[in-house]
Amino acid sequence: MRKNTFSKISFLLLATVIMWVKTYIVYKTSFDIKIENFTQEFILFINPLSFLLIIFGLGLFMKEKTRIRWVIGTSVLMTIILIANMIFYRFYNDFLTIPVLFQASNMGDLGSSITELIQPVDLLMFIDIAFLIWISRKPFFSKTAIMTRKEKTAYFLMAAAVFFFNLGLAEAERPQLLTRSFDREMLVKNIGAYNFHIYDALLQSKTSAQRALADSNNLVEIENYLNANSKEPNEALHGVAEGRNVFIISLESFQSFVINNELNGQEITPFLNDFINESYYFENFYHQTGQGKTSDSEFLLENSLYPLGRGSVFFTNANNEYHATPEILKEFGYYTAVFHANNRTFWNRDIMYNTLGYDRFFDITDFEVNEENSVGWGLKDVSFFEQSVELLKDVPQPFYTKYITLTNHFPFELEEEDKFIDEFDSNDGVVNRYFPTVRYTDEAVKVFIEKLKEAGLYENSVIIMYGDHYGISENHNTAMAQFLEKEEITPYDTVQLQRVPFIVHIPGITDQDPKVFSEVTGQIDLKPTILNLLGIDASDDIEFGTDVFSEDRLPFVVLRDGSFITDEILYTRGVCYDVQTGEPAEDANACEPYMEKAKNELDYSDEIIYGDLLRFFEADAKVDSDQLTP
Ligand code: GP9
Ligand code: MN
Repeated sequence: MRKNTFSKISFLLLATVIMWVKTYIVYKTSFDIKIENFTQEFILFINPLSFLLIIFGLGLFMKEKTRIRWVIGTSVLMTIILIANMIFYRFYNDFLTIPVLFQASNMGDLGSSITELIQPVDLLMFIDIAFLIWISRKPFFSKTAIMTRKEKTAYFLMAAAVFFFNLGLAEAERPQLLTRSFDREMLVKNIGAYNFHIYDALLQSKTSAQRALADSNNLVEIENYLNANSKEPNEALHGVAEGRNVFIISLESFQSFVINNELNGQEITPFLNDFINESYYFENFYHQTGQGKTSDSEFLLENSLYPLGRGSVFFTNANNEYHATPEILKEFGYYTAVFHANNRTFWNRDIMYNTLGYDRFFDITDFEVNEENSVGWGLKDVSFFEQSVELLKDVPQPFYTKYITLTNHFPFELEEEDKFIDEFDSNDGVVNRYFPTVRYTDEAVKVFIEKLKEAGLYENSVIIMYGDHYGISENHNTAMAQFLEKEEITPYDTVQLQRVPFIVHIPGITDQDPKVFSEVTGQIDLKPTILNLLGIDASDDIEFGTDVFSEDRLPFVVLRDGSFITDEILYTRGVCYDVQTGEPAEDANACEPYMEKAKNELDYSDEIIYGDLLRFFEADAKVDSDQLTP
C-alpha cells in the first residue's frame, strides 16, 4: 500500500524535493542569513518543506496531465519568486514584500542599477525545470493515478505536522517571532521564504483594514505615550535661525565612515571635513530608513514619524493626513520647494509632496539634462546644484528648500574626468567605485555653498545636511572589512555602519563655535530640531523625535529593523552588545529595559500611519515672534 501510494505521487515528490534543495541552496548562496547554532541551521533547512508539500500537494486533486502541468507550473512560479528575491536582495539586502511590488513604477527608472543586479548565472535556476519536463515524459513518472481520500488526508496531515513542527521550533528559538514583523531576516530564517510571503500577504490585508476600523480613541494611547516621553527642546538655540532661509541637503548613500577618513592618503570628503569645522556635527547620527530608502528618509525628516516596516510609505499612504514641516512652515510665511532632477513620479513624490504641503517640486523637467552633464542615474550633482541656485533666484523668501543629490547612487558610476580620487582596490567593484562618487558629491556640495555665497543667499541661511541611508549593503562586507582594516564585519559593525553624517551649519553662529556631538541621534529628530532653530514651537505635535540639542534627551535610537542603540548598549539580531567595545554585553539583560520601548516606538508610529490617525488630530504650532505671525 505504502509503496503504491508513493509511486502514485513520485513525480510530485521529486519536484518537491528538487525545489526544497534548490531553495536551501538559494538561502545559502544568495542571502546572508546569520546562523548561530545547529538548531537554526536545521530550521533553515526544513523551513521550505511544509509550504512546498502543500502547494505541490494541491496537484493531488487533479488528474494525470493536469497534475504534471500543475507541478511544473508551480516549480516555475516558485523559481521566479526566488529569483525576484535574489535580485532584490543584491541591492536591498532584504526580501520582497507586497507594497514593494506596487512600487514597480520605480523599476523603469532604475536603469543601470538593474542590469548591474541581474547576473547570467541566474539562468541556472531553470535547469531543474528543464529536467522535470524531460523526466515527466518517462513512463514511470507520467503514469500518475488518483489517490484515495484516505491517502490524501494522510498526505495533508503530514504536511501540517511538518508546518507545526517548524513553527514550534522557530518560536522556541525566537520568541515573539510573528509580532516583530519588521525583522524580515528572522522571519525568512525561521518560517521560510514561502511562508514569509504568505504571512506578508496576511499583514497586507490586516493593514488595509486598519484605516477603516480606526477612530480617534486609537490616538489617545499614543498621545499619552508621547507626552510621557517628550523632552523640552534646547532653550538657548530656540529661534537662533528665525526667519532665515532653510537649505536641507540630502546626501545620497552617504555613510559616516567616509568623513575624516582617507583613501591612499587622500581625504575622501575634504570639503565636508572643513565644513564640519564651522558647524555642529553629529558623529553618532543614524539613518532609520526601511524599504523606501530615500523616500523614507524624507518621510522621517518632514514628519518625525518612522517609515513603515514594509514598503515605502510614500507609496502606501500618500493620501494620509500629516502635519509635515513644509505645511507648518507655510503657516509662518515660508515658501517651500524641493529640488531633485528625477522623474516626479519616482517614489510617488508628485503625490506625496503635495500631501506634505510643498509649494513647488523642481523635477527633471526644470533642469537642463543632457549627455554631457549626466551619469548613472541622471544629472550630475555639480550641475544639479549650479542649476538649482539659478532656479532659486525666483523663489520667494523666506524659503524652506530641500535638495536631493543623486550621483553617489548605486552602482556608483562616474566618468574619469570627475574622479578626484582613485577607486579603492579590492575584488568588489561596487565598494571600489563608492569612494570617487562620494568624493564627487563632496565637491558638488562645495560648489553649492560657493554659489550660494555668490548669490548672496548664504549669510541669512541655515544649512542642514544628512546622509539618506547606507550606500554599501551587507553584500559587500568582505571589501568593507578590507577597507576598515577589520577581520570581519560583525552585526554590531553593520549597525555602526548605519551612521550617516548630520551637519547643522548656521552662518555667524556655528562657525564661531563649532562642535562635534557624540550623542546618539537619528533622522527622526530632524523635524523638532529644525523647528526649534527656527523658533517654532511644535511641542504639541505628534512626533517621535526630540530636538538633538535638547538638554535632557534620552540617549536612544531605534532603527527600522528593530535594532536599537543607547549610550551604553547596542541591540541587533537578538544580541545585546556593549556599545563601547563592540563585544556582547557582560550583563546579558542590559538591553532588556529598552526592548519594549523600541517595539512601542515602531508599532505606535505604524499604527498612526496605517490608521491615518492624524486626521483626528488638531495641531497648532506656535511661534513666539511677531515677525513671523501668519
Ligand atoms: C531617486 C533617488 C534615489 O529619485 O532619490 O532613490 P533611492 O534608490 O536611493 O531610494
Ligand atoms: Mn537614496
